[in-house]
Amino acid sequence: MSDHFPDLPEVRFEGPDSDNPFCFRFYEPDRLVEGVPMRDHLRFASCFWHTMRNGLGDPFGDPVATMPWEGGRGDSLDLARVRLDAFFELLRKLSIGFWCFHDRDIAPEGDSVAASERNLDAVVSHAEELQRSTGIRPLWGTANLFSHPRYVHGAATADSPEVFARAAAQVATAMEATKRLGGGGYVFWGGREGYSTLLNTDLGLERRHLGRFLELAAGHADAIGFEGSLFIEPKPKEPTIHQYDSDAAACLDFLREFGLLERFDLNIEVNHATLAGHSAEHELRTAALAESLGSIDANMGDDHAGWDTDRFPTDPALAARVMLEVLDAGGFRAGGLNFDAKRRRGSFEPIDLAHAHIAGMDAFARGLLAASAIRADGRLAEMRRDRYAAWDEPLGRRIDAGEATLEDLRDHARDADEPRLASSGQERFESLFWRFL
Ligand code: XUL
Ligand code: CO
Repeated sequence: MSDHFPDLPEVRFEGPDSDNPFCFRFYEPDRLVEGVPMRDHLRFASCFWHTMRNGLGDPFGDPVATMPWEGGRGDSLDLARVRLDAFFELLRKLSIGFWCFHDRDIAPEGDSVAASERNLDAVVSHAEELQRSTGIRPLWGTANLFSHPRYVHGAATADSPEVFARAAAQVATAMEATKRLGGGGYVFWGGREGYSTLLNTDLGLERRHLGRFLELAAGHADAIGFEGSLFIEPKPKEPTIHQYDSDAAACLDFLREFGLLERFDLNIEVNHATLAGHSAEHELRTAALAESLGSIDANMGDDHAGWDTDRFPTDPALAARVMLEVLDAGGFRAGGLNFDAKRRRGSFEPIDLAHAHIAGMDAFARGLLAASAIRADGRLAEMRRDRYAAWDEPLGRRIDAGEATLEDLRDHARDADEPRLASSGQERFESLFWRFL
């Protein structure tokens, strides 16, 4: 095993009173919650792009992250393997069972499609070895269809079918790599599938091509026998002003329109929900109601910024709201909690990667415990049910059963007194929620 994090011991549960910075205070992988080990409820994943490839530059400043393993190797296959060694060492020490990657994070692009495929193949072979010795598996894989200059006008929605074909080639290969590594899912995030002005955009044509692209990708999954789930990851803007996969409702509508709803689930990212003007729980509930809650990119935004800050989700209350939705939906099947999160620019030391993941994992462990306690207590659900109790009375039943016409209802309303309303009690609900944290 490599030794790229010499100061990081194997992190274990020590309980809330421990002062050890390298322990879990709440995450106890084997502890049963509602009869299921915490590990299987949470299914933590770390993402290769932020953890290993994000140098923490910003639009105003250069990368600052210290990455000793990079050591002057250029962007070689050799370095790609060393990065994987360092990544798997970190995940093993943190007891993180899953990882997520883009094709181009783990292997450099070559000077032809075939050369890029060979690079990926070589790195995947190395990943297979590391997976064998650690038991870590991909939660999902994906293709980067947004960084290369050829994708400046989008990938599936580009004005050029040659670009569409390049993107198709990348997805086919990335999906095969994900399958080879035993990945449970494959994600489509429409990086540059969107527009900046309708003056130069054929909206109908671009949406149709995105639908075709997803249909072809699903066909490829079937052809190669990829049994994992296919996920769409909504995001309303950034890098384009308007993205086609803008939020959960828009994605569900898009999938329905193109006959793909059965084949795809959603990967809800917390900070993307914020950008869409929604809470994460709104997006999760919307997905769950359509039986499409697939996976979660666990991060959080910043109250003072209007962009995708991708902070580590260190807020237990946020985690509790998220886990309440997950538990109510019956838990994850193929998905899990992927920390699509990066350290702040000032947290540039390698050991900060450990602190960041530990903080996120403990926040979600607390969130899980709180959510489960809320469910066991039952009052919150009961109070919510009570608000709608009148729908169990004759008038409500008739409306719900489709037995009342608009005219019937007019007749009823003419004879009835002014409806008596009750408080919706938001503060009462909020104060009950907070008692579990
Ligand atoms: C971008 C984002 C991506 C996807 C994978 O905002 O979230 O990293 O998760 O392409
Ligand atoms: Co994401």
